[in-house]
Amino acid sequence: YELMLEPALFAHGALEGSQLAGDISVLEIDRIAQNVVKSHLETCQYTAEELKHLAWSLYSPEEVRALQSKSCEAMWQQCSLHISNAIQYVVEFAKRIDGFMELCQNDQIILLKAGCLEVLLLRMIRAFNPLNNTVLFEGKFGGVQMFKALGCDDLISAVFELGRTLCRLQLSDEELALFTAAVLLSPDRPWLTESKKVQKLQDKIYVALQHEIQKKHSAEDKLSKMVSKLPLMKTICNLHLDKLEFFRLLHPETAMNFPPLYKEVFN
Ligand code: MHQ
Repeated sequence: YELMLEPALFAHGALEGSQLAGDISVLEIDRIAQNVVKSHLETCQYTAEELKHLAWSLYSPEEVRALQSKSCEAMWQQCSLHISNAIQYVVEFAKRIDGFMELCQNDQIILLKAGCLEVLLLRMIRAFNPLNNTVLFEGKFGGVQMFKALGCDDLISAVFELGRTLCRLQLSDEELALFTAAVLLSPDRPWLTESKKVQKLQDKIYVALQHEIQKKHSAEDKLSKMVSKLPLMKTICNLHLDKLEFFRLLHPETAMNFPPLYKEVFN
């Protein structure tokens, strides 16, 4: 199959990144925070303003019924397309984080493959309304019932539960930006060749995140709450892989036609 991550990463040549070395100063923490937050805002697909307006448009019961009566294959195809689309924004986010493009290409791909669904699940809180338990899907908000045709009720309810749990943390865009960058730059992903380099980048991002949280809360408290959601995210990622594997057995020809990026990331 065609590899998509590699050309995507190098489409515009390596972005300039600064050499990260030496002692970490407040100046450097600020510079890291600014870079990560800017990268997030430039690549988060919807502005906060757009989302605020969209929150009012809910699917009607008839529209929900129409989605529910789609075939399992059609609904999977549709969802994989949206996920693939959202992954492209995550790739762009990664590329803009100082230091990421200085990692070897092998490690860039490993980090993206391992982390992009976790980043998407975190980004989902921006498009999630905990008041009525709905998520943005194709321009309108709807609840779990919307995804009934997928035949993955347990996966979908786990995703929504995570949405509710994460929304309770009331993360700002700055906190979300830094947390998603830290998740992406996880040094413990299997097969990394320069995990020390990744570790150094992640350490600095966590320092910047701690610094950001401290502006309003007790950092230890909020940061540990954020980190405590990571296992649930991992569980959801594995559940998604199981569902995909099962779907592929039942409908190999549909799965073959999933978007190349979706196939590559979850192969
Ligand atoms: C992003 C925008 C975005 C885009 C797509 C894998 C499968 C068969 C089912 C959204 C999962 C179904 C996804 C489309 C469902 C849970 C998926 C389908 C933030 C994330 C978000 C809102 C995705 C959230 C998860 C959705 C709804 O910037």
